[in-house]
Amino acid sequence: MINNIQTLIKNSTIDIDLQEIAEKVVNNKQISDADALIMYKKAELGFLGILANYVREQKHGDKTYFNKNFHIEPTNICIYNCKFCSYVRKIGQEGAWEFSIDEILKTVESYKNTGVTEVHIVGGVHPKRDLHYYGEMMQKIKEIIPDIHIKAFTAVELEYMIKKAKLSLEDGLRILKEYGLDSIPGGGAEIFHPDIRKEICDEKASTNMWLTIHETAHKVGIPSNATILYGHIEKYEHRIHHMSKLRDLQDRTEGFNTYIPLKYRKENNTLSYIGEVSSIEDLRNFAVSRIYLDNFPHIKAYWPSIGKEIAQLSLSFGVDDIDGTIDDSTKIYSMAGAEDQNPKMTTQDLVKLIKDVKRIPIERDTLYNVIQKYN
Ligand code: V47
Ligand code: SF4
Repeated sequence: MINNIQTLIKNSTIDIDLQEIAEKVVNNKQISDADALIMYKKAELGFLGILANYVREQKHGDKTYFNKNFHIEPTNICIYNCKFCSYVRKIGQEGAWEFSIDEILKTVESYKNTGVTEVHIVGGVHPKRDLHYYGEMMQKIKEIIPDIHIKAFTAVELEYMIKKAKLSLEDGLRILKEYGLDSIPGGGAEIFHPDIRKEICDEKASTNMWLTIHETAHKVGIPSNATILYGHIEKYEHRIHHMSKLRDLQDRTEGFNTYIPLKYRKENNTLSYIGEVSSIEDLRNFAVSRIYLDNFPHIKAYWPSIGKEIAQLSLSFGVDDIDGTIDDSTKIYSMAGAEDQNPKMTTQDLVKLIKDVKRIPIERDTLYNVIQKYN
């Protein structure tokens, strides 16, 4: 691998700017926004793959992480109207759902003694639900499976419920932690640049609010993830602006575990006319993300959003985590036209998928503690 990297640096067939970027990476120097733009605009897939894989292997060798998880989506009723969302419904509208706590607990019961370690809970911002409702839900979930890690509520949901409870962000997050919240997923970030955020999701939590919620969460001991929604009307500059905000925050708190690039999927939403970017672009984007976000421990390819094969390929483009078993418990991507209409993988499926590309599968918990290594 080092040989490959060295050939990127002193190779007259490679653009001089790209050679300099490769040299920075090999010398553990952070790359600049301008460097990221050069890579997005000029670098070939092969170049990006070698460089991103170098970073990945420096951090994790061949290890590739997954977990045993399932989702709860309590409701798709939402007060907002994000243009990319295929899932949102209004009260009484066809296709709307809202599960009662009892229904949710019944689902949780069905996972008792199955080895799941995480439940990922996100949904719409329902006008009639509040922080204490969701707090009690988490308490009751832990009465059923005490050891389960609850990764729940995007910053968008958190802003609404904490404001409604008339609490400061810090107090609201501390109370949710007491109720059982263990970490925060990366959703709701979309695109931080105001020009694009205004166009695709004007109403919900602002960029500053998203970042402040995650910063406050880190301060009170709640780790989190970060996403980007890419491949719609944004330009490369906007993706870089987004990552720069995250890199700066991570420098201050070290509270992010994983960066998850989410590819915009086009079915059944207002932005459908734009279409989707190619799988090559997905791989290029994973690679630039891995190279740029040097202070993020992990880069995740969320397989239900891009499909199993691209997730597999992404493991050579900087990705070291492919999320989990899911067990057909999320509708966000099936409703937006993803290949897997019933996303579900067994542990054996995940292990095989990772082994087939000659990486080492590691079952982890949400915080990346190793549960089992599959040699
Ligand atoms: O914020 C909604 C995205 C996100 C579409 O933290 C869409 O481990 C593409 O954040 N096309 C929610 N994306 C999901 C999410 C997530 C997923 C997996 C793991 C983690 C984690 C977090 O889904 C939303 C939005 O960016 N989304 N609609 C769409 N049509
Ligand atoms: Fe609501 Fe989330 Fe859909 Fe936006 S993306 S409309 S906040 S459910």
